[in-house]
Amino acid sequence: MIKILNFIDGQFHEPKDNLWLDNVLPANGEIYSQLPNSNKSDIDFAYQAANKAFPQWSQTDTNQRAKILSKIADLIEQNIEQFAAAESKDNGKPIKLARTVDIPRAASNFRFFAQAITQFSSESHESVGQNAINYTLRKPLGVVACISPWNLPLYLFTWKIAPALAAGNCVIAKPSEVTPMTAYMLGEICQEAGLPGGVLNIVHGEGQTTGQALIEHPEIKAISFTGGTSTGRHIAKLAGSHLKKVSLELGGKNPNIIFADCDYEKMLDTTMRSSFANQGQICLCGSRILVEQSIYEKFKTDFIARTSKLVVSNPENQEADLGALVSQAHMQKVLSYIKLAKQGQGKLLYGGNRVTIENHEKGYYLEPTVIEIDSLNCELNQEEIFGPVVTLMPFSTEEEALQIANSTEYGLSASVWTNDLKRTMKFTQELEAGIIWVNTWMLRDLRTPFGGLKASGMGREGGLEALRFFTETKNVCIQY
Ligand code: TXE
Repeated sequence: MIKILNFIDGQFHEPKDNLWLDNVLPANGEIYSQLPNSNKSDIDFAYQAANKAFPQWSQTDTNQRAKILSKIADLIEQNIEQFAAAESKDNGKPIKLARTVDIPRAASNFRFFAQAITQFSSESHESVGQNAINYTLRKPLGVVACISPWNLPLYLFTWKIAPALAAGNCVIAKPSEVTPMTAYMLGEICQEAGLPGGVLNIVHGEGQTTGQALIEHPEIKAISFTGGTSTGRHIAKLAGSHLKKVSLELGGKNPNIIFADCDYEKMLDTTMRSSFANQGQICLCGSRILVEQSIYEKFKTDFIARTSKLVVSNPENQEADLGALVSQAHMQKVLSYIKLAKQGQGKLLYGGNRVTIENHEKGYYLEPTVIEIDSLNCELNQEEIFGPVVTLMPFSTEEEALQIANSTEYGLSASVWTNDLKRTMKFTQELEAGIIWVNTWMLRDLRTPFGGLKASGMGREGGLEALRFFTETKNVCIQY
């Protein structure tokens, strides 16, 4: 059995108190590896290593930092097949998705921030008439924490680590205990790329134990977190009392708003992805589909016909459109929402059942599921299901579409499908979402600010926003 280890001070270590967790294969429910359930002693050890490395790393020429980060990107790309296979196995996602989305993006995260740091300039302000000049220094914070979830394991892990390191911080990072494997593999890549020991420390374990010890550590200067909204609230409270900087990327319940004047075929293709990619376990998935009344029946028929053709299979199958959900607990959560529909909260139009895959009978497979709803105040419209489940609702006017779209506590992303410019401008102004896509979905440019409004988060990641988060400003005023 594979034993995953912590990566601290440039070396692999067993957990100090010898506490371990099982890691389960979503494809068939078997335990296939073990990982440390690290506690305060391991976090202290990682902190000491990070703190020791900080003076030198923060003073390292940015070109040199960029070179090492680019090398990490190269090595991830060179090992793409091993990483994709490991990610697919650990998470349950189809191998083709890991190969084309997750792992390439992990490499891009390092490459992007390696370049971005060399372009990161500080401001200066001449105070005319006062014979003074101000300039603003941007200094790395020190030792920072990055905590990431299981849905896009290496993709989101590196999305936080890369800007933190590029800006000159030392990092203690905790991947999700449900999907630790590719984060473990990243340690070896860092060694090979020549990242000095202690600059990045990867500590494994449960949220309640390892995560909690990390966010409680008094010397950690900032916490960058992606995960569930209730965990985010808990972290924000704690960070508030210690006055730590915090960036939170939380859940979503994103509307996908479809008008009759859209490019129908493109919309339908994209809506298949935005509904079910990664088994619907992406915070950006358009889980609430709102369709203009005049094309509602046609859309319903076409969408269900396409949904019925999706292949649910074991993640290694190159033909799989949907693999396994990440864990039994998560599958039960998703099934509990489907049950609400079966009990009458909505009308189950398609799916709603577990799928049995030959030789993988204990895996966590679900049919892609389509539910029609007619109320805004029900759980199916309000709560993040985070699985291969979408709701459908018709609307008649722009005002009604906006009202439905903005009716939840979340505000992460929204998609609008229309060719009407005036309507586009109205929706981009009035939708309560941090990220709005018009006639597309999940088209990402890493320079753009990424994050949500309302209960979907606090702060922005991406581009210069991330480099600003991971630095502290110091203004200098010189009178001459
Ligand atoms: O997330 P958690 P869970 C949503 C989705 C999902 C729900 C719960 O709706 O069903 O959240 O998922 C760490 N101190 N999203 O329970 O617990 C944890 O170990 C410090 C949306 O898996 O928030 C993991 O590394 N850390 C989301 C990370 O937080 C703690 C992606 C996320 O886990 C901690 C995932 C603590 N006290 C789930 N408790 C998105 N925005 O994309 C947990 N953690």
